[in-house]
Amino acid sequence: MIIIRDSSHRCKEKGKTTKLYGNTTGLKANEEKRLLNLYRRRIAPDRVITPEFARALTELSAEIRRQLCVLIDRKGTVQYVIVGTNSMVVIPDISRFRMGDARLRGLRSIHTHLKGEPLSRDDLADLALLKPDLIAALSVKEGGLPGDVFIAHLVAENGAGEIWQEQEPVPIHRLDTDFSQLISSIEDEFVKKFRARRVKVEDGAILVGAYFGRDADPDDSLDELKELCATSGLTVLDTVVQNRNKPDPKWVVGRGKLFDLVVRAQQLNAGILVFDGELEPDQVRTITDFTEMRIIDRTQVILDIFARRAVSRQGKIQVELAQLKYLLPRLITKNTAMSRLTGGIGGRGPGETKLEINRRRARDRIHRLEREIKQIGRERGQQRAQRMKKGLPIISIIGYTNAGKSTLLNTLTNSNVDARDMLFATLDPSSRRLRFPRDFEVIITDTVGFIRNLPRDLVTAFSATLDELKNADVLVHVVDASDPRYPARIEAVEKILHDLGLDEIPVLMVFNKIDLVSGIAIAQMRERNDAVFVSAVNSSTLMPLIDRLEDQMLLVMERDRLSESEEEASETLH
Ligand SMILES: Nc1nc2c(ncn2[C@@H]2O[C@H](COP(=O)(O)OP(=O)(O)OP(=O)(O)O)[C@@H](O)[C@H]2O)c(=O)[nH]1
Ligand SMILES: [Mg+2]
Repeated sequence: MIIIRDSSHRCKEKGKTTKLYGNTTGLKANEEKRLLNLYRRRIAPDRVITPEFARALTELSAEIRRQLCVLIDRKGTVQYVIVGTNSMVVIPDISRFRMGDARLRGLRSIHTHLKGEPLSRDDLADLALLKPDLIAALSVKEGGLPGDVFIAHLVAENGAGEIWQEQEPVPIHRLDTDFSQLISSIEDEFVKKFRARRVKVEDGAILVGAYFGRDADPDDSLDELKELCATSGLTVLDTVVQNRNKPDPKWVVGRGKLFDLVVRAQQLNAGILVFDGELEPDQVRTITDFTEMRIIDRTQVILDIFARRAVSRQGKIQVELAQLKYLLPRLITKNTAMSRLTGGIGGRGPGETKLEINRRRARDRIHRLEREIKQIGRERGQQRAQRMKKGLPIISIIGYTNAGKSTLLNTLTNSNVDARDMLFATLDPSSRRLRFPRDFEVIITDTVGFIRNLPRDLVTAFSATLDELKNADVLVHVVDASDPRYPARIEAVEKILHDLGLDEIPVLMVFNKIDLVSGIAIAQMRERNDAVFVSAVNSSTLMPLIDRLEDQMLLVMERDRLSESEEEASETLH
């Protein structure tokens, strides 16, 4: 069997609408009628299937030379009759049968195999992906009689670490499995395992790193994604890395790998796959439809963290704008992905009309937010102009998130900006005055931290905040020296500075957190980098930094004075 959404054939019978699903073309009227009659059958709740029902299936299947599949609910009612080809059956969308976290689908799948073959890999894939109560393949013997039954069902986890169990095939008349007992014992096991984990399936995530060609440092990248996920409240249950020559445009990691991921997710009870990097809207849809899991990417995790952190009006507006811009193209597709992105796991997507409305609303809101941000930009521009009028030079502290920027601002200016051991503690810029020993003042500002591959929508949305940096006379680039990943992080920050058009501004490198680094390591770093070494939590280490900054600021002020007097001179000449 294989799962693809499929069109179906409708038939009316005695006022009750029943449908034949699947490959119904070319069926004779009397065959259709007999197939539809299958809907009338009932099976006792403790039987998987009765020999009589099995025989009805195999006879019909032999006659039409196609596989036949019935999906039966726990009451023993036939819910779906599906006609296949001679080698496979396509299961329609059965999502109206919902399952809880520790529950099976409540439907069992019985289908015929014309050549008496055992359960195929696709059959087992259906088992993992659709979570039916069980799956049975019924061999069709010569003359349409039923032969052996092959049964498999999910288990919480067997000794071999597999999530399903196959039973020994038996002839249909010897099949004595007590169905209701089997299901309740499986579900009990699931509940037990589920309780033991105590991670809600909505929060349990598997991280997926797919790296292509010579992509640098997958470990670093995945470690960072782990931190990001922890910050946004997800529980990381496992990480899976795949190296490929080039991305699979449709499935990202390939269909086979995705299937393995679903199996792993079921073993660990994870409801979310987090992809390192940014997924295309189409990819999100395909993967969501295939896995029935919540699919998120790195960008979304970062946006989520920003959304949690935003407190000021400006911060909130900027984050909302970034989120909407990210979601808008993903609203276009008609599928379940949207509700999974925005709501809880398993919620079905809104219908197309509703999506249209949502899209229009999202666009309207984006325009409104953009107007507000422009206004904020203007206000801040005025504030900036006032500061400039006072002639105070500006030092801006920048750097990778969690490097210690806010701590440095606090210690330098004796203030109390929020500084915490978490990613993106600071979203809103703060400015303070700083008086130097040689008795002059500057403005020093702290702002949002950078991260590798800062999402484009965030950069655009935060333009009002990031624009402030353009006015800086000096950028103080704070580096967390205690993080072994520091060289890559310096590069990432420099790339963002370049992208923001800030590479003309002089930069003073500050290696921070040296209290956490050995003397030898510091000596090596000194050799390789032109930087000042400090520990922002300890004011007594800051003197060399203050000296360097003071010298640099005096140069800036001298330059300003010169250009002012040049202007004055040229004005007098005119
Ligand atoms: N041991 C040690 N910890 C430090 C030092 N400087 C900062 N920290 C800690 O590092 C963590 C992050 O500091 P912040 O000042 O919030 O970092 P930030 O760069 O402003 O981070 P974001 O605003 O999140 O981008 C906090 O827990 C600080 O206490 C230092 O010199 N030594
Ligand atoms: Mg900060």
